[in-house]
Amino acid sequence: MAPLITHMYTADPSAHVFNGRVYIYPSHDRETDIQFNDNGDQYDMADYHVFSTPSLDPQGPVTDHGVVLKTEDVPWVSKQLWAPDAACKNGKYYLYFPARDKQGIFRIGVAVGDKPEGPFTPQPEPIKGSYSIDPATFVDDDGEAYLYFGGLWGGQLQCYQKGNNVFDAEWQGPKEPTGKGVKSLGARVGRLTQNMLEFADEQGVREVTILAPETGEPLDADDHERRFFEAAWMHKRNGKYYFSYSTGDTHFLCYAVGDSPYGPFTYGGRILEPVLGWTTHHSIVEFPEKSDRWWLFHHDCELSKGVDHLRSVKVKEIFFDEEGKICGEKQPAG
Ligand code: FUB
Repeated sequence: MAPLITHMYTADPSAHVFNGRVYIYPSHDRETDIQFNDNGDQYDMADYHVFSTPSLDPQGPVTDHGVVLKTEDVPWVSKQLWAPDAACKNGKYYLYFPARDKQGIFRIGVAVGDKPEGPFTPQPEPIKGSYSIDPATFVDDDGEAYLYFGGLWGGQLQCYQKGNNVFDAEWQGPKEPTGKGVKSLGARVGRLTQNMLEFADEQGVREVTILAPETGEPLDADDHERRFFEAAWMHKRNGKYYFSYSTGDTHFLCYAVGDSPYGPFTYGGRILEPVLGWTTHHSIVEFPEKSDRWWLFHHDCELSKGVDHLRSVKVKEIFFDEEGKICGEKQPAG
């Protein structure tokens, strides 16, 4: 499968259908002299482009709408514009993005525009109560919008074990909980206010729990082949909520299914085996709308011949079996 975009490096593709076109909101990878480490310092991105295409089957021309936001535009940002996402509500478009603030702490910001391709004007401060990385939005059928986020190691999620907004610097770096009986850390989810700029619930954001199907208990922290690491995504099919994510150091894309956007979700299996490169990150979108054809956007490092922080976005169709399990191949009818 060929990369969708070849004139620059792109990663972490968040795809949405707006006005009948597929819009892709990726990270914009760039060359750097920064030493590689497990904290992800080499992922030193400084702006975002938006892309769109009128068709996926066959692949239509991909339009690069140019730079829609850059580090210098956002007063609170110091560096590292990591994986973004976008949402549409009440005729406005919202670009959600993580970055390090001036103290080096990852926060999530939001920028507002009138068109899916921007331009976007950032809010002057990060979203109150936001932390860590990899925001993913989901607007439910009733119009309520949710923001999922979080990432371990360099993404700092493990620094919040004492509570939302309590940053424990001791846990900074490529660390996470481990040990017999220790439960895995979950992504976070918060309902958004009607104006999409703040978290709505007074108790703050909640932890997303993934249950092991064999026990009904939350996954163990040492279950690295199934536990959440980063790259949260939500899609809904036939009334079921599919929470998908990357397992980080074991390099799988996995999913879990639940009956509410808050979860809990029961682990369902893998969507993608490891690709060339350390990270794996994705989105899942139905296109055309209400067609029950589903597409997995993801990235790998084939174009850069394996340089971990120079990635390229790809897309492939995925399928569901009769029980709603995600599978790589189309299931025979009947
Ligand atoms: O692109 C930087 C980081 O790499 C993302 O935030 C992670 O999900 C991983 O893909």
